[in-house]
Amino acid sequence: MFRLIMILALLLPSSAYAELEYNEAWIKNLPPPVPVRAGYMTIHNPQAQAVSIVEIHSDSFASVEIHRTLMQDGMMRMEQVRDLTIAAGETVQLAPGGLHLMMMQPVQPTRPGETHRIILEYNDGSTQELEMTVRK
Ligand SMILES: [Cu+2]
Repeated sequence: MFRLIMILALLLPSSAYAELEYNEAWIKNLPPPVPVRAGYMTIHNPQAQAVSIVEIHSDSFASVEIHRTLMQDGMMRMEQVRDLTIAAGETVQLAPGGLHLMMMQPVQPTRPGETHRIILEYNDGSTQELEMTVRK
């Protein structure tokens, strides 16, 4: 049995999981009565294959979704993006007026300067943690 485990360990690639590079990950602060926060960041995929973000969790929020902002009949509208795919070598910007994280129902009022951890789940089942800073 031990020998079999050793062989399996050797067969696994040293880096079995997708990892994306996150920069400038921040949350726009809003006063407590507002039930959502928007999160922004730059995401780069250094991998040789596309990676999709399929789920996001945070202990600080009831739920976290990816949204895109659309103009429809002269009205700004938001739509959920079920999975965000970042092509090999591509950089995607989540910024005001475009793609963003919609972070629902903060567990506690947010304050500028504090950080909140989110956990991103990828299409290969792997996860990655990210710290986001609250800004004014
Ligand atoms: Cu939104």
